[in-house]
Amino acid sequence: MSERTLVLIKPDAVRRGLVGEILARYERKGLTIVAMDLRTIDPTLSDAHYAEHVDKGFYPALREFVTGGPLVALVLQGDQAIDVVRAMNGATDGRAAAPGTIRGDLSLSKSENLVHASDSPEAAKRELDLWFPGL
Ligand code: FUP
Repeated sequence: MSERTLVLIKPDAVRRGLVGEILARYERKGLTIVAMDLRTIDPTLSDAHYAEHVDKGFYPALREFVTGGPLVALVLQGDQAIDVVRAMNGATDGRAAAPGTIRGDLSLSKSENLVHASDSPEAAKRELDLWFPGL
């Protein structure tokens, strides 16, 4: 079943010049880019996006990081896109993520881990409405 998922190519990836590499992986997999936008977000959007994390100890550093430079927000579509993209991204901690995944191949960090993707249909709906209202 075709699904849409919200993906962020985070500021560390933009800074490191990895946007093309990461986009190419999604494209080669067969996912369709439905929308894409380079933007620098403010703390309000960060807080809304990471609502489940705002009270955690790591959140102030995460907010600093994610608002600290441009990121690429995109909507990907395809068969089971939510789970497919999560699998392609790999485990949260780049040091533990499996080789072959984006984080496993390109990140050595749990905080600067290059990408975000919605983790369920409910999260995808919420995040798509937040980042691309009216799409
Ligand atoms: P994921 O779904 O894999 O992106 O990971 P989580 O939703 O668990 O965490 C969201 C983001 O918080 C991660 F991408 C990175 C950051 N984070 C930390 O910086 N430290 C932690 O201990 C856990 C998460």
